[in-house]
Amino acid sequence: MSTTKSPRTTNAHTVERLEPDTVMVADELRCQGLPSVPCPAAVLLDGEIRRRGARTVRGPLRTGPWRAGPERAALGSAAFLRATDGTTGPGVVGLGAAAARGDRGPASARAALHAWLEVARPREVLLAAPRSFCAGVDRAVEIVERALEQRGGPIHVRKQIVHNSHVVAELEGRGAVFVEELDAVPDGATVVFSAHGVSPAVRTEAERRGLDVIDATCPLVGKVHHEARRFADRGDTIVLVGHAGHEEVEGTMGEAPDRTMLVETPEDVARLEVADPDKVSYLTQTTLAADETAEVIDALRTRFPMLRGPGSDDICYATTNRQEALRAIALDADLVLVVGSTNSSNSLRLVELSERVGTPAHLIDDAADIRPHWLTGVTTIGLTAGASAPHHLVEAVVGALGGLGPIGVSEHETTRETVHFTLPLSVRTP
Ligand code: 0CN
Ligand code: SF4
Repeated sequence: MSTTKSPRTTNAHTVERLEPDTVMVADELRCQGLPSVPCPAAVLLDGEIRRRGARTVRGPLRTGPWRAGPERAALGSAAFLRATDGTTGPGVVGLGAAAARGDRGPASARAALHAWLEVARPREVLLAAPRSFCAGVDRAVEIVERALEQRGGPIHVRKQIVHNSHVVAELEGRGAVFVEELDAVPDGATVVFSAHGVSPAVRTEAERRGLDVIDATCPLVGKVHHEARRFADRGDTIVLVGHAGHEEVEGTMGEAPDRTMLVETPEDVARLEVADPDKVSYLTQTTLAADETAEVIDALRTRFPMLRGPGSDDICYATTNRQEALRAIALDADLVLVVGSTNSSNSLRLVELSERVGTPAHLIDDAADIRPHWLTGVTTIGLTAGASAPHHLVEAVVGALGGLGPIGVSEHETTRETVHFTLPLSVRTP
């Protein structure tokens, strides 16, 4: 790949109408007498211009005759990337921005365009599989969708249904109302409990208020709650391995708050004080790093030789599979991108896993979060997504990277998932 040439941008009509400090980012470049040129990397340019302080709008950009030389970023600029040595590349792709006069618009557009052109080159993308939605997330999202269809909006949801900003925004657009606590739900209204589960206190409160509850708690989180009740009933101290403040942890601890202690690290285990060291059981959050959790459990077993645990691992199949799939590609990648939101525990664990094996990694909500300097010197990108990140966001990242030069995409599947959870009865019939 390729040369870049810079044509003059003459979309003056549109540019004149832009507000100061607003930049038009080209979805496609239209050149008189020539087929229009797509701009798949528009989302990347858009994100970088916004980070540099300008507002953006998107649309087609008309360009004048070709000319070599520096972009005219004061009024507008465009560049063509020619894919000449790749077989899977899109041929010719463009990058373009046009800015009205103002303080920040032209400077941001020019700097962002240059930053992306610097890192435009052919690349390989290694896709981890499995990635993205798990059965519990599929079920939780479908529950909200069906409740909206059945009952019409607004449908209240306690907490984020899953920890993903795109999923939440999409459901909000369809009439879901996300609230932090039940006091924001009108008496008698329908409320959905999120995939991460709730404590018995929340269930009791919903009942007292006469709320119509639809429970989207993942059955695998439900399994941990069941174990917590069982261990508490036999009089054990329960040590829960998990992250303080996470909703799933709050829900699980709520099953036996007086006899549950939270630990995150082996050091926490050393500080534990329990009533009877022979009556200790452990549980874990479902979305932890498998290797780190094993270390904490080893420390527990050393300290409490009579330690008992769950019949089967609490870290769920989806968390384990996504970690194993990433482990299979991370070493071959120069950089790993994990699609997921910042409050998603399982997505964060994927970033940490990659860093632990020595490959730098970044969590991105979507393609617009990718920074140009991350790609400096990077020829192979490992790509995955947490269990709450929709598949289409991963596809959009692949599409955007293809706007920086030809890319070869290969998927590396470590296992095939067939898990499916049935919906609650109340939303099963259309
Ligand atoms: O990202 P999520 O919504 O949740 P955490 O990874 O933060 O627990 O993914 C779905 C997992 C569940 C429960
Ligand atoms: Fe359930 Fe695991 Fe998915 Fe969480 S990540 S919703 S526990 S399957």
